[in-house]
Formats: sequence, structure tokens, C-alpha cells
Amino acid sequence: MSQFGGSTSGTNLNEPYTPPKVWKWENPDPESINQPTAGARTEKSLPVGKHSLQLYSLATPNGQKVTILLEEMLESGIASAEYDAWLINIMKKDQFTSGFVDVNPNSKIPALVDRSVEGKEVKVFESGSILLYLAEKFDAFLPKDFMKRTQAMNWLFWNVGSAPYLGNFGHFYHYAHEKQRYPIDRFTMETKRLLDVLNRHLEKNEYLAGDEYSIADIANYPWYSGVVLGKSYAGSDTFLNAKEDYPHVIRWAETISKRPAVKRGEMVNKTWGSPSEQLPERHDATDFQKKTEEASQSQ
Ligand SMILES: N[C@@H](CCC(=O)N[C@@H](CS)C(=O)NCC(=O)O)C(=O)O
Repeated sequence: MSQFGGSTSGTNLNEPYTPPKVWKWENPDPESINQPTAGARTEKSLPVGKHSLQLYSLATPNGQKVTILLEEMLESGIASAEYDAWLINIMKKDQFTSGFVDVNPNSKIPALVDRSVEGKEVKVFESGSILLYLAEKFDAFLPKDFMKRTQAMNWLFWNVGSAPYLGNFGHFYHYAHEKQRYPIDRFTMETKRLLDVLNRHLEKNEYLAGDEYSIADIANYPWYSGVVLGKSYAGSDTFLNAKEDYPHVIRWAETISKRPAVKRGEMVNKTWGSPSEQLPERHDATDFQKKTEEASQSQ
């Protein structure tokens, strides 16, 4: 089972179900990550490192958007984009600690605190909001041209709205213990429709905002490369017939995947997969170098 596995245990999926007037959780499990209420569940403050930017995250597609952007900024010479990336293990319920909830009341990674503003802690949550915050703060990866900037915003918000469909596809196709045809068909249909939208746009455009690589590409890359290259959910590339149906998405995803900053960004806050690709916490640019050296010594 994967580390993000989901279960419908206790529910007979074959039994017909008539929703009651008022929903009640029939077998309440106080240990479950999923609860119908919000708020902190434990008292614990967040760690703080040496840089102005403190990121609290995990290397899921939503988390990778931010680490890729920060690594791209550093690669392009913006030294003040240096950051500490702390691991939030969502399976261990770190997102429900009082410190995390204080930054993101929605208890989802990624969350960012900017301590560069005198006397203030700027708390930023929602991956799209974090990308826009950083792009505006450092005036980078957001086109200056009005038409291209509008395109970048369109595709950034399209990502925020469409990503949950891919997440639901991944849940039912890959993570759920019991495979059910209805939700798999429903979310595969929508995932394929979204891929077709992207493929048609990328047939005529090098990047999402035309010829300029921007936060729109950075937001969409982890999600859409994840499904067409089969990186997020094993077998999804074949299941979605990606090579034949979405060649322009694959061309775009492969081009972006070769960027050194993207390779680094994908490693940050990662605790699964090949050990050479994992960097659970990042506090300094040299952490990647140390990691590569460790990997070559252990061979
Ligand atoms: N709309 C949010 C979604 C973030 C999100 O769904 N994060 C997931 C991991 S990818 C999470 O933290 N899940 C923990 C939980 O549901 O308890 C964003 O774009 O930042």
C-alpha cells in the first residue's frame, strides 16, 4: 500500500444507500486523518530556521509547485529566495498541530511564512497563492507583458480548480483499497478531458503563457507530468493512453523535467521513492550536494 492509501473499510460498497436527512458519521474513528471538522488537534509549535522564508510542506504535487519555484528563483540568481523547507508528514497528522493550523487554518500543505517584513510574520497558504506571492515579491516567473501575464493567471487558476479532479482520480484509481468502477470512470473522464484541454493549448504554445516559462507551468507541471509520465500513480500513463492522446503534454512535461531547478525542487520534502531522490528537509543549497555525495558513497 502507498503512504497516502485510503480506505472505505467498515462500509459495504455493494449495499444500496439512501442518504438520511442529516448526515452522521456512522463509525466515528477519532484516529482517522479525515474528520468532518477543522482546527488544531494537538499543541505543537513549528520549527524556525535561519532564512526569511520558512516552508512547511511535503513533496506531493501541491508541495512541489513551491519548491520548484523557489529552486528556479535561486537558479536565476535571486539569493533572497533562500528558504528552509520543513517536513510536514500528513500521515502523522503534522498538519493538525496548533503551529501549522495557525499558518494554514485549512490544515493542508504547502504553507509558507515570510519573516522578511520587519515586525511581521506573513502567513501564506494555498499553493496558487504562495506561487503568486513569491512571483510578485521577487518579480520573477510572471510575464510582464499584459497579454502573457493574463494567460499565465488563467492557467494558474485553471490548475487550482482542476488539480482536485486529478487528486480524486489518483485516490480511486491508485490509493483506494477497493477499486470501484463509478468513481474511477467519473474522475478518469474528467482527467482525460483536462489533459485534452492542455494538449490542445500546448500544440500551439511552447509553454502555458506562450514562449515564457512561468508560474503557470510550475503549478501545472507536478500534477500533469505526474499522470502522463506515470510518476504520481503507477500505470496511469498507460491507463490514460497518454503517449497517443497527449503528445504535446508529454513534450512539455519532458522539457520541464530536465531543468536542474525542477529536479532539485522535486526532491525537497520527499520521503519516499529512490533514496537518492529524497531530501526530507532542506536548509541550504549545499544540502543537494551532500545528498549526491552520500548516494555515491553508499554505492
Ligand atoms: N488547494 C490546496 C490543496 C492542498 C492539499 O490538498 N494538500 C494535501 C496534500 S497534496 C494535504 O495537505 N492533505 C492533508 C490532509 O488532507 O489532511 C493547495 O493547492 O494548496
